[in-house]
Amino acid sequence: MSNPLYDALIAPHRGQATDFLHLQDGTTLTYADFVNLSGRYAAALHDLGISPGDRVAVHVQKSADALALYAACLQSGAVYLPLNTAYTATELAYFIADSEAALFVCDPSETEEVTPIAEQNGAILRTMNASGAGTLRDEAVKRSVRTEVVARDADDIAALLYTSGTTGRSKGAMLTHRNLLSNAESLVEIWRFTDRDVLLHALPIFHSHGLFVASNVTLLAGGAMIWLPKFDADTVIAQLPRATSMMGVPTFYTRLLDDARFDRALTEHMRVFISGSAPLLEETHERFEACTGHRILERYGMTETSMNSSNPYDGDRRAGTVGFPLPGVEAKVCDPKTGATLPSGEIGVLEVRGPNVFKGYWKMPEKTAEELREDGFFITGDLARIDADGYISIVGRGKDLIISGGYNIYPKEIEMFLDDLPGVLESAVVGAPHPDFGESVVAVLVPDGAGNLDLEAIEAEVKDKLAGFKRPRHFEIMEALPRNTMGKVQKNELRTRFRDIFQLSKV
Ligand code: MCA
Ligand code: AMP
Repeated sequence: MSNPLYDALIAPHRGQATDFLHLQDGTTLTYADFVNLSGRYAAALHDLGISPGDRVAVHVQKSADALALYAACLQSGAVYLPLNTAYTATELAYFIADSEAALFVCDPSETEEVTPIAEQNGAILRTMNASGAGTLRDEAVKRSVRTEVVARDADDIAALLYTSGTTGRSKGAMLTHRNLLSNAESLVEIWRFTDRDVLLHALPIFHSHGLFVASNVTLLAGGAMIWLPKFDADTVIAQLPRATSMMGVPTFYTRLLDDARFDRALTEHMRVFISGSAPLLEETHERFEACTGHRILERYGMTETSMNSSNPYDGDRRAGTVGFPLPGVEAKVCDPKTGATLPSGEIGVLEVRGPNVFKGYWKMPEKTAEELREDGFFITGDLARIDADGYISIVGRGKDLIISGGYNIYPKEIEMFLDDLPGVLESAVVGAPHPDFGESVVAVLVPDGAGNLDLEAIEAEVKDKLAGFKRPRHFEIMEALPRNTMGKVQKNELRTRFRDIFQLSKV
């Protein structure tokens, strides 16, 4: 009986006295501590009646317990469903209903707000706070460590991660044991992670980057992590001397570069700095090398595929490129209309195939068929070029998407929300370059002519209903949206018009 992810990531550490998580309160959890904690959570899940394949939706702050709950879900054969902590109750209602979650673990502060959501969907509700305490831990610590591991096939779903869509409706990407394990194995190999690594972990763990790339890689290699609740430049700078490696989104690196304490002496001992989730500007790459002597290792991935490509560990880490396909991953650039493979050097839509490519979208066979070809190639929607040396560059996006500080924002979702507000006839949402977040959100509103468009009320409604990172940082009222002869909104024209809106001041 096997369980691919549990057997590779967790089981080998049973009883191991080596360090795993260095916590912010100064304590350290050994691997043995962690496996025991997750075994208790597995016992609690079992007693709550969680069956293999059940979705466990988790909307909690980052803590050692939250990671132990992920391990417990693997052990129990449950499907782990992490949710961005910034989501509002309105947003959560969709995910809990769509996933038909059996268990919903939330922050104690939101119990009142989410109880109706859990009740309407027949989900059991338990709590976990920023230090892991809550009703779920209360139940877990009373139980003895469960050692039984539920058998899973490589094709069974281990996690369901929601990713917004260009249609405005979030889609749950079904990630299997094979997807996640093959990716972790490739990354450990190509990035040379070992049990001597201490990864500085300041990423959130509700996305692929912090959970699968950073945590799965460390678990597989048997290394340790400095487990920070969030990115904060002061703490990162204070902790760097203990680390060997760091992963982050470009905003982490630009913030560090803006700090005079971040210099060659502080980073000399580091083995590697890895960046992804959003484009790393060539300028940041050059500044980083000038400041520290390190060349950032940039890689590229998606929720649906985990990591697809990476610059080489040895060899030329080329700024502006995302390197070569990972072992076992095929990448090709295709004509967006015909799907035909384009010659080297031409720009088209990037398609990828390999053991990393997800199983499909949860309960959305049509969406799956649109993006995942029968021959196994996944249409990423990213515009790319592959040069004569095989380096991939992401040169743009075929999909209407804004990436702010590493978080994806789909304009369609915000437009649908704004269009429904009083006084708004229609809206258009575009991204504009932002000095801190890379890109940020501009919303153009067209009044409906009744004279009741109240910008303050609109901003308040956005704040109440949408996660903070999606909030437009600039609103503009226009009499009409620019359209072409076919009636299509000319977003490029809006992007050009608002290109400098965030550049003068930090918003
Ligand atoms: C927080 N805020 C943001 C963002 N984050 N606004 C725009 N974009 C953001 N990314 C807003 C909050 O809503 C709040 O607004 C205010 O900023 C302060 O919140 P705080 O949490 O203190 O923000 P921060 O500490 O400045 O956070 C910025 C951050 C964080 C550290 C860059 O966003 C972050 O950790 N990003 C990493 C995202 C990530 O892991 N992405 C991986 C996705 P208000 O004041 O109005 O309330 S996985 C992926 O993309 C693929 C698979 C891949 O390739 O990795
Ligand atoms: P997500 O849907 O959160 O998984 O985000 C995936 C998207 O992030 C990709 O389709 C790309 O558009 C973008 N992305 C991730 N890594 C990089 C990178 N290194 N360079 C450019 N874009 C990236």
